[in-house]
Amino acid sequence: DAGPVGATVVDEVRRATAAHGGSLTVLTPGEALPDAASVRSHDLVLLVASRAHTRGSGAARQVPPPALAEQPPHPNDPLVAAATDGALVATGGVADFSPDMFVRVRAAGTTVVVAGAATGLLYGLHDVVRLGETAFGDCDIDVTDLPVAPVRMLDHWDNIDVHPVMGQVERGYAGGSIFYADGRVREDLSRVAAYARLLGSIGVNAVAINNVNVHRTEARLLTDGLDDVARVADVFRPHGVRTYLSVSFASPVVLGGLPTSDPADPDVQAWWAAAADRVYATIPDFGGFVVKADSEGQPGPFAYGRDHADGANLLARALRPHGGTVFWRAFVYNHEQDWRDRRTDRARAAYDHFAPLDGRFDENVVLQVKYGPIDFQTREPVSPVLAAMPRTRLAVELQVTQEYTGQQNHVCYLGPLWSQVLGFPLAEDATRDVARIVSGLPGHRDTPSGDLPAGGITAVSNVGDDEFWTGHPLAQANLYAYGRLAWNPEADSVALLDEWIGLTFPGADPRVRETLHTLMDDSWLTYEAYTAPLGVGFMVDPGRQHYGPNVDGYEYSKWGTYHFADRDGIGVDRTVATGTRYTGQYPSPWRETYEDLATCPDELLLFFHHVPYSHVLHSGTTVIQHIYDSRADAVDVVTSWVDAWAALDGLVPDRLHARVAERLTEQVRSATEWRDQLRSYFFRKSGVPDATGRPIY
Ligand code: BDP
Repeated sequence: DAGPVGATVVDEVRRATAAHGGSLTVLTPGEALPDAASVRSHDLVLLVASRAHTRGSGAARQVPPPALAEQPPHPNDPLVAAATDGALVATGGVADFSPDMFVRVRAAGTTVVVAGAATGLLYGLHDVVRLGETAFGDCDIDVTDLPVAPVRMLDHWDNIDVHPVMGQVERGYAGGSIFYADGRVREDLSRVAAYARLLGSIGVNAVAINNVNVHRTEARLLTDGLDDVARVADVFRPHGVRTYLSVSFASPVVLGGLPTSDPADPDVQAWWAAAADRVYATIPDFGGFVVKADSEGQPGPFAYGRDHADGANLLARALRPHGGTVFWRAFVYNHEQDWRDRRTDRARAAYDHFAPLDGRFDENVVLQVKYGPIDFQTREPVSPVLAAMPRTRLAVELQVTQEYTGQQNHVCYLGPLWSQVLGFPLAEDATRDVARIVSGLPGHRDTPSGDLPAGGITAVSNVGDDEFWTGHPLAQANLYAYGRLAWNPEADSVALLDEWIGLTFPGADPRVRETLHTLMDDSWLTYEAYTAPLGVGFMVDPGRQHYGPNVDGYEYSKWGTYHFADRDGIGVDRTVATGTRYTGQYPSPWRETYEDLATCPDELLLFFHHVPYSHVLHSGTTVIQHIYDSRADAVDVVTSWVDAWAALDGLVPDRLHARVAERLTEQVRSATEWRDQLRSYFFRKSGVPDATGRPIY
């Protein structure tokens, strides 16, 4: 009995077999494999092997999949599947498996997929589907695949209620929620089922189903709504996805009627323990909680004079007996700071709050850290918190929903940004990159084994109930790339895009692939080139929910996101020497690299330094001319995409073609607005004309 995931594997294989005119036989331990001669092309045999079976004289030995036969038997009871020329057969007895790992071997006309657990077999199955015919080709392939991070999560900022301005999904650009309608969890969860399958196919294995800003209605999911949450969990489970809830730190007050939510109060502790007991009585494999505390109006431990380790451990101790985990967000800053006080720097906040707490978090707490120190901007340095907490489980948080990257009106393929973040060699001596830090590494922690348990990779989802799931059909590539990069952060992001194109437009005219690469490969850099320059960030319009330009939109408000542009220069001095001392939060060599104008990379210049407009970049051009040029050039690039896409009319489905065309028109309009506002703004501030003579309005 491989449980619901195993049943899903069987269903998937049965469907695939039938589609090719074959049949599926499922063998239980002890049953002999069919005679090889009787197996027709496209017949499949799936075997759930037991240890006795893999060791004994049974079926596995009758048709030994060549590369595996010599391996010593595995001490557990592996789930095993294999294929001969279209026929799945089976064996067992391979080296140590982690649950999500699979091995795929092709030799002597046989394709074999072996896994130690149902999830591994599921991922192996999807791997074969992704490869298509190649998996059954004649080349010798021998692949061992396993994810780098054991938790690969998507957070949904979905609300049950519909907000008059934000809509139902906070920062959602693809319609309403797939989970909720009419004030409750949907009766019909077929859309969620399709999503679950999709997530299983890209390796995502955890989903938090409600907004981190927990409003009263959604808070109740934890109590009154549990049966509904259980229905959602039932839909995710067969695809290897565990369900999590965002919870309010004030739940004991809001839901329990207690006078306090103080972590030190025994009644509060008992309330959380009882809440967790109820959750696990209803959903035995529940993942745990996601918590945004003391941030942007959410309640937290500060109200009681406690710190965030006290707060996180309170919830962790309630979950611990059940094996649950708290994903505690490090996105904590004062969103009501006085903008005139230049000594405060929002970029410093997460490190200042959390680095001193290293070593104080329980083992089932994961600190969830946004990839940059500010807020999901198009370009930020990697958060120094990720290097500062060697005795804490860490997860990095990415934003698949395109809040600051064009809101799914703009083509902006984020794979290259995430590759850069995950591959960034942040740790002291540049020995460990972000992916390794969040995956846990031997010797990284003061545990008896010396191992740091892994945290994981998380991201805010970009799907909604839109016909194309993501509003902009091409934004699907971001969801796909996220899952695949969370599985393997070293994967090449353009190769992943190519994979997505192939799977999304199977058999399409080669011009489709070519054009999509033209539009998408560098679209993140193109987006950056017409929006806020050189890492300075924001400049988005508060009145339009962060969409479109408004250079001073946040300049004189409380949110801590400033560019400090005046007639002489622009940028935030975050140096130790003269600025906010933020660079001092980095380990070497990064603190020196960012501190020094001579070594600070151009793309982050204005994040770290305040410079005159005449400052010459490493690229050889001045800051002001760079602002003028890149904005103008980038709009030319985006404009050229309109014709390129138009040429695909008839080569992709009509509705999809029309939707992308419509979004491209808006992208050109919006990019032009960015270009013109920024060029005008900086001309008026600086008085320096564009050296190329292009008009400025
Ligand atoms: C900001 C979003 C806000 C989120 C917040 C968060 O504008 O809607 O609640 O991030 O991550 O970027 O909590």
